[in-house]
Amino acid sequence: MSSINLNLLVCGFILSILVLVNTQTVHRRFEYKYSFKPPYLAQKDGSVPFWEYGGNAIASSENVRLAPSLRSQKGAIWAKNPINFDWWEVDIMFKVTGRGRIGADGLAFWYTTTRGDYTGDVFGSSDRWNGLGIIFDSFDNDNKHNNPYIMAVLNDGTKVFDHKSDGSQQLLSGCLRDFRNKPFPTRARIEYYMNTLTVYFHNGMTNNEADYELCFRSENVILPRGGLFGLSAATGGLADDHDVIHFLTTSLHSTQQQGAGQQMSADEQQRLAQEYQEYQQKLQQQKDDYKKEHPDEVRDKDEFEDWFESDGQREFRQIWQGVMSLQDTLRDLNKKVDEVIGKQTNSLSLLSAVYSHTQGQPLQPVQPGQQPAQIPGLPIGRHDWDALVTNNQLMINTIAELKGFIIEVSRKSDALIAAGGGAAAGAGAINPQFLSEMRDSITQVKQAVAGVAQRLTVAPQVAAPSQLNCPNVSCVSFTGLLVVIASQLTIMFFYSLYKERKEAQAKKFF
Ligand SMILES: [Ca+2]
Ligand SMILES: [Ca+2]
Repeated sequence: MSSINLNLLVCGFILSILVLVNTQTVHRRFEYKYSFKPPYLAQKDGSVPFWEYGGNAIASSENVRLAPSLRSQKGAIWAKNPINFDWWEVDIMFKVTGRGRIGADGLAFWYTTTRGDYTGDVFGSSDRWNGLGIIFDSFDNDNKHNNPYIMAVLNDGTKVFDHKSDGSQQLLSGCLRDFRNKPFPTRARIEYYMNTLTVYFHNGMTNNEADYELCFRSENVILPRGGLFGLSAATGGLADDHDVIHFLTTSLHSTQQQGAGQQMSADEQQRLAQEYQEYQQKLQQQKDDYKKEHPDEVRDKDEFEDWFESDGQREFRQIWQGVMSLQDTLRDLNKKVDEVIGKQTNSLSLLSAVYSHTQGQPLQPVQPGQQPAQIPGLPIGRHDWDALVTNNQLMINTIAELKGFIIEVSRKSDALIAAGGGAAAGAGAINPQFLSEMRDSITQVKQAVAGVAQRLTVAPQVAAPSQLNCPNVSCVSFTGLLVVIASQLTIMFFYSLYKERKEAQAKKFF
């Protein structure tokens, strides 16, 4: 009775979770005003729409280089406007590359109440920030061999970041991931929804969109509302290029929020749509102008840049393609193995069910909330069964072959005895005692072989697959069989020797 109550309780709980999940479906909206991406990331005059950058940062049409691979560089890019939504997801595609085995210092994502200083002390931004910093720390200051490291650090505007310990005493959470010098751009997806902060990381070993893995998830994270997004980077004695390829912001809305928002902003939506349209037209106009003004440059860039590759690039590309195809093959193999295991399990359970059925136990459907009826273990597995049947078949075939061979040998020895008898009658010069001895021994062998053949005809029926036990009939041993065949061959050899001698003597007489 209590188990039924428990079941009801569990069902009710699951149902309520399902209802909760259904009612709180996340609505997503791309926020172009808090995003940048190529092509035409920066405009002709070097500005990035809705963003401003400074320090040593340089924006091009393809990326934003926050800090170049020179000593002691600092740079940052900040959104011009604070966000007007509570929950969000930011996808950052970046490359940290350098010729050194070790690089420095790293790159940081910011969500703070105020814009950082371009000459700040923390990865190209200000210390004592108010909000969240996700830091991609390349250099191992505390020499604990735990860098490059990705970490979230919360600050209320009072704490000073401890570079000496790589922030290890201040971080909220983090994960050890190498993000330097990867074949494809690395990515971080930072999600802040319902006070839960989740960071996923894409290690840049493939260009597959789906290859994100969880870095960490942290609950009850309270961030100030209406903050600013920013990115910054810095180099030190060692230096990497810190390039950001895109920054894509998506606002996240629960269903309830969405309903309220729709009622509120029909006008605003129209205004935003118009604004976006104008922006697109402006961008297109600028693209066309640029092409008109620099026809050669455009063609050079678009047509010829991708045609050539250095030896190193080619070698790398070839190795990479090889590795990728290997990975594909491995994935396929993995899938196949999974399928095979699945099928194996299915047939085994089917077999077990059939077995228990044949043992007189009715097949019982599994009742919800009850343990499935224990199926008695089979004395043999499916593997053993298959092997047994195959072996059995092999044995039958071999025995049939042996039987044929023995019958043939027996037939030949018959013929030999007959021939030997005829020859002996015409050859008075040969010792008759030798001849009769040989005839006796051949007759003995023939009898033995006939006996063996008779026994073997019984064996195949006994070894039928329906009977799994070994045949009770005592079969001739393999060694015995060999001895018989060997003696047969010896006798044949002696006989042919004798016949040759006899013919040679007959030639002398004529
Ligand atoms: Ca560090
Ligand atoms: Ca460290």
